[in-house]
Amino acid sequence: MKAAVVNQACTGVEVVEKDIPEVGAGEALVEVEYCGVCHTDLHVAAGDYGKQPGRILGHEGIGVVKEVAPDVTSLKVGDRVSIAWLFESCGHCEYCNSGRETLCRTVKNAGYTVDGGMAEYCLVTADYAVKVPEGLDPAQASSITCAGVTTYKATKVSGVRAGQWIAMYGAGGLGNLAVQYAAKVFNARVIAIDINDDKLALAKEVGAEVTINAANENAAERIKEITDGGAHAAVVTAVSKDAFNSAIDCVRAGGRVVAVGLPVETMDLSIPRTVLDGIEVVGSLVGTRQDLAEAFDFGARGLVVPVVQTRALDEVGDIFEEMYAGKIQGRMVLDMKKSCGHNH
Ligand code: 8ID
Ligand code: ZN
Repeated sequence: MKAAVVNQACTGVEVVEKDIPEVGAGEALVEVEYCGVCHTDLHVAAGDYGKQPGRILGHEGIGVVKEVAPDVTSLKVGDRVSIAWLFESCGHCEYCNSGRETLCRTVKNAGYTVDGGMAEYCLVTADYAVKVPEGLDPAQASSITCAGVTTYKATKVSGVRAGQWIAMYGAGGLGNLAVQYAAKVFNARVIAIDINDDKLALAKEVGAEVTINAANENAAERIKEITDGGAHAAVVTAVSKDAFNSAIDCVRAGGRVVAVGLPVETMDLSIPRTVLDGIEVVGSLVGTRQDLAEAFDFGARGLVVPVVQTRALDEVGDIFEEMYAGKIQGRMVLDMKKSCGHNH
């Protein structure tokens, strides 16, 4: 089978031929239909969080179950399921037992610590593969498998309530879905901040009330004016410390900043600002299986509509370049059945 893997030098991605994996206890074999390209794949391929040469990338996978191990009861052949960053957790630790399974200390992550969905076939731990509801387009479902669930969960974590202001820093693959979940599901008033006008135009189309280009103006100052003192919450998916610092400045007293983007940098956090204004800063990592089921459901009911374009697996290197250059609107999704029509 063809698969997109981290190259041996850990400087990027390459497409190679691999054997179809064999099903072990508790596992299912999935024939992958679609897999979205997340900015996290760029971080993994670059070795930002540790080198993983040869690892099959991808944690926005969607496919159909072809085979299940004899002990599997949660899936059957023919089910359409996710291949998500939360590939498996231990199921019995303090985190797994308190609704925080993504923080399990022995968690496995698809496309990072175990092989992921950018291949024609992929194994899943059956109990951790979430079923895709009827009526949800599988290419759109792929984008919800990471970008959607992550921003749905981050908006939950932000504590924003209907009618309150939320600042969404970053309007890329995650950001445009963050805008949609916040506006359409949480009924919050959304301000989208990016440094690229095309992405801001998309954010406006999908539900942002206000958009701000942080390359041209001081986003935090403008937000404080618009919101009469600051946003109630902010979610940062931008891959830049500037955005994190601005998010801290843009919230009102008692406001909460949810960190989602993963630039390998340090943010500045003023101690007086944090203490005197009672600011909260919290990280949020993808979502639980239950969060993903909920995020899918909003997609299936049409409240949230992922903006996706499909491409061939062979184009994955080009997509990485386009993502680094900020040229992608919404999400690029690899279609395993598509051929790119030229030789590489
Ligand atoms: O669970 C998690 N926490 C999680 C899940 C999935 C992804 C975290 N992530 C991380 C990724 O690893 C990555 O670091 O979230 C980040 C965003 O992923 P993405 O949305 O897939 O990336 P993108 O499509 O490239 O979008 C990034 C956006 O940030 C904007 C860019 O213009 C782009 O639209 N941006 C940048 I770069 N600098 C900015 C700035 N200073 C900025 N927007 C505002 N201000
Ligand atoms: Zn991701």
